Amino acid sequence: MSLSPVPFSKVAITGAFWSERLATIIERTIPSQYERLTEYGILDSLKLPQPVPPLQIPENRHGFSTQIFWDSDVGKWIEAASYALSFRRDAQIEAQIEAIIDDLEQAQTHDGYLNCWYLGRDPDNRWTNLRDNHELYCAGHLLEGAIAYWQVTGRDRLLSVLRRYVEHIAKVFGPGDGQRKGYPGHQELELALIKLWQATGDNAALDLARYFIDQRGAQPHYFDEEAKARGEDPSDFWAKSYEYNQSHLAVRDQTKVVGHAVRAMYMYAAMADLAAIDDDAGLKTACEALWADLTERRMYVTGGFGPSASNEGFTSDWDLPNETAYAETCASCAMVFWAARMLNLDLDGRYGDILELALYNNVLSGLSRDGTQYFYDNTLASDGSHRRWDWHPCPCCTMNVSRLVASVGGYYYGTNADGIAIHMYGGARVSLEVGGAGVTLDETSAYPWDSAIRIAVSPDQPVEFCLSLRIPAWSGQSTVRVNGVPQDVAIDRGYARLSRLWSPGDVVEVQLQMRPKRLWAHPLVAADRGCVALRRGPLVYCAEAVDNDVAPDLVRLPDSGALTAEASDILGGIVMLTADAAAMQTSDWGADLYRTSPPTTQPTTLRLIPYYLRANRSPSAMRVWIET
Ligand code: FUB
Ligand code: ZN
Repeated sequence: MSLSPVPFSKVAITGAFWSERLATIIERTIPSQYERLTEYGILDSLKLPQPVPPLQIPENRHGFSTQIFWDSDVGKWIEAASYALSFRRDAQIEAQIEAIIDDLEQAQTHDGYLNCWYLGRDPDNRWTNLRDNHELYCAGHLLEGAIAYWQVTGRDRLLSVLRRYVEHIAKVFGPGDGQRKGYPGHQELELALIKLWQATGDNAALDLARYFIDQRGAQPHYFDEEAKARGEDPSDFWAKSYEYNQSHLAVRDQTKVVGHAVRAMYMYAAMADLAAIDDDAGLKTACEALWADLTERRMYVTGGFGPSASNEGFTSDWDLPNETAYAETCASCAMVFWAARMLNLDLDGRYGDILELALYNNVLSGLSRDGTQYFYDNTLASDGSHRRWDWHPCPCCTMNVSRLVASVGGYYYGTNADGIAIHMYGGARVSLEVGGAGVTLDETSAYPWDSAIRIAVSPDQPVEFCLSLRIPAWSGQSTVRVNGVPQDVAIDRGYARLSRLWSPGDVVEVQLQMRPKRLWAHPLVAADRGCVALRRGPLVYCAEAVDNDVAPDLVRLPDSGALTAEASDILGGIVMLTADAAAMQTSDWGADLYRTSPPTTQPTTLRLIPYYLRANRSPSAMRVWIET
């Protein structure tokens, strides 16, 4: 039986790890993003003066300016800010959102259309280039922002604007005579429409999402026809293949993760949603095949993927270069969205494990400790020149990471008629209805630093239900106690399932195993041959030169030997890993470039920090995979 996620708005984050990130987002990230949106003219672009000012973001070699999707940045900022407001209300941020809504309301045309780029610069050519121009993508992000703002504040002015826009889109696109048979060139609106249906019961929105998903890849190919109608030769498409936007095949026939990584993940997220809503076996099978392809052959150890900058996406199996990894922050955020939906579709810990891996590593790496700097690409090795930046000509990742972190509470729990599943730990409180009773779960732990988890289960009356607790695959042997009594509970697909009559005062204790471990990559991953990576719990570690006497690429870490985890007060308080290693010597080498004897080595202690905290201090060489 599928599960429904418990929305972020019902979950109070109480643990230190995520509370610190949430406070940083509301205090620093959201305000600084607003400043950047102002400074770079993105908020002004909603005001539609005529004539419009010159392009701020020059066209790239394909004649494309990323300015075309500025509306999406505004939508994502509103969404991130709204989630952050559910952590702590802030009158100034709310006033800023209200002013943006004034502009959007003003910009919307009488028929409901709302895309500020087209309205300002190309009003007669709406919907003529779905392949490249992001109109439907922008609609999706604005819609998600509107839903979040309404959910948090109860104010529906923006939602009304977006619902009018959705009605307009549903008139333009669909199977009927005179309707366009297209679908988003950059997927996103599909999952936003499903969110709208979930939040409001708007069946037309669900039908439209279903139409877009089902229509993808149909022949004759919509993007070909559309290109011809523009007077272009479809074969001039710069990406040369519709794998780029996953429209090369009908979605149910897709088994390989290909093309642009963010597009792919948003699409798979919507497919997983529809598989659950419609009990659609074809979509579920496709999602499972795509999941296996991604996680078994095409994913970095940090939960990043899409190694190539040229298509911002996938290349070939086992191609996972470290120094040039693109591994876009947005792609991992979108993978978390997909993984959460797979968990709801089919409660299986492997989805939770990857959700957690992507979230704690590739996603969190995208935001600096101080909350104002970012990574777009998340390399796994650097000579120290890969630095965080304040803003980017394409700032998509900035607000993707902030919207995900600010809504992290929405990934903790799922419910169905049988009970409650807990997917994540780290200090959270939630009150739910189960089996006709109100139940509060209060989980306390110092996760991800420590693996002792305590859950106070407080039903308002005794009630029977199944409490499913995710036991991560990395944990090995774990113990579960209820009211101090060890439970002989089998782990069923990554979850310990405790079915019993729960009474006020019941306490569950889970003890996971968080020993540091070495990881080796599949031998076909050429980039990682002869290397190990270290992991403790959900966190993958990296060595930065700033913590070590020797540059990480001169260190050799043996295949075995003790690994030690110790608390450190650097970087706000972390668990650091140390290991006995050998440092190759350069001082005794002399002037020769080559010689007939190998370098000498000296014993050294290698110190590693969690990967997500890399590049928060002085410029420093870094490696995740250490040679053995
Ligand atoms: O095209 C919109 C967004 O900008 C994509 O999702 C990112 O990969 C970046 O290209
Ligand atoms: Zn991005």
